[in-house]
Amino acid sequence: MTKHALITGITGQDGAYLAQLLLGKGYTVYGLIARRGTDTTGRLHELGIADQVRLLDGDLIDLSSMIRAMEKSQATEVYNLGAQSFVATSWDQPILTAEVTGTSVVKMLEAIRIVNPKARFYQASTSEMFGQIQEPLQSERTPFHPRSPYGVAKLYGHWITVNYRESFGLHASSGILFNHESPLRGTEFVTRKITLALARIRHGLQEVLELGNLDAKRDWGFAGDYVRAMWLMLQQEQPEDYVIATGETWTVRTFVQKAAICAGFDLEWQGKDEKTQGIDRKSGKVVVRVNPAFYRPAEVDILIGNPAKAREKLGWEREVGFDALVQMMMEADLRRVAGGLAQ
Ligand code: NDP
Ligand code: GDR
Repeated sequence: MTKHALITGITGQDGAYLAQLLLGKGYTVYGLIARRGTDTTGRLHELGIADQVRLLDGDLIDLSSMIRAMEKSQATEVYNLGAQSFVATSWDQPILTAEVTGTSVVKMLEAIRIVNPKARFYQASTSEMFGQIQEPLQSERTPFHPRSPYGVAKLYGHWITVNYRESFGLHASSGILFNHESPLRGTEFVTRKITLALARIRHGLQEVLELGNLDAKRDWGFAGDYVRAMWLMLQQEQPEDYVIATGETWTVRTFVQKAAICAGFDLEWQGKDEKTQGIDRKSGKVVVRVNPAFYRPAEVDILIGNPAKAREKLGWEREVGFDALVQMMMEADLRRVAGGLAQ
């Protein structure tokens, strides 16, 4: 008998990597897929697994489709990765974000209670819940103070997961994951925006890369390492919450600087705040420019997580370091742009 897993958000970055991991372990993998005007299975195709996953129509705001997905998949492990996950959009669409990212979590938990209360549940919680930092290194015990409608919605998802574990004895765990990136990262997120733009500039398809706050600091890891932690959480006898992070933090500016070197630029920074420019010493051209339009109404200045519990209890370690991550993403976008696959 193979194990059956259901992944919401299977077309996203993490959903695709997790599906690949579970298929490799012999699981039958089902994914909830929302109806869109265009095909959203690009990442599954890029990993060569589109034909191996079983896609079920459904939307995170529609309880009935989640119940049907539980029935059809006969899943014993449910990974709830679906969300409106872009922080900046959550100020423009706060109510959609509350519903898709927040209250949908209780619907998935209800679908589990109705169809199979023994199924194990993973909730994709986030370091954005910490927001305004109150401790230098964030752990499972750090108080929360979200700084965006996205963070607030995720906090609801986090606590309802804890509550269903405590109220109904569900095997429900919440992974508080810090930023994790990859060549499959959405192009609106800063790391991928940087690598794609630099590749396009290198190939003469774009003039300049415009960014917001270059001084924000993030604890960036590789998505492939982080989906392994999700799976490990559901293999534990006891459901619990875990911080998954690298324990290092880097500025957006440093990410740009390192990616630029991989792309063959040598950046010199001039100006301050909204007047900042990154100029290529070799060509004298402005490659990076700050545009305050990308500043956020409330910023999370710095995140740095403590993965000690995950290391001890799950035996989890990251395999890809920061420099290797930047290089992997930059090389992937240079290849894509050179091959006409990303315009
Ligand atoms: P993505 O934005 O890449 O993927 C989000 C997924 O959710 C997509 O498959 C999307 O489908 C799906 N989705 C959105 N709205 C709906 C809806 N109404 N009904 C059904 N599906 C929907 O996110 P990531 O893969 O990066 O992240 C996975 C999860 O982990 C998210 O919940 C995110 O908030 C959380 N997280 C991510 C971190 C990170 O650094 N990546 C860190 C911490 C938490 P479609 O393709 O159709 O849009
Ligand atoms: P984040 O990721 O908000 O941390 O959420 P994002 O890459 O969007 O921003 C990281 C930091 O970079 C700064 N920044 C910019 N960001 C974007 N997107 N575009 C820009 O031009 C830009 N310039 C500077 C931001 O201000 C911010 O400080 C991600 C998502 O995956 C969430 O779903 C997840 O929960 C958290 O990571 C952990």
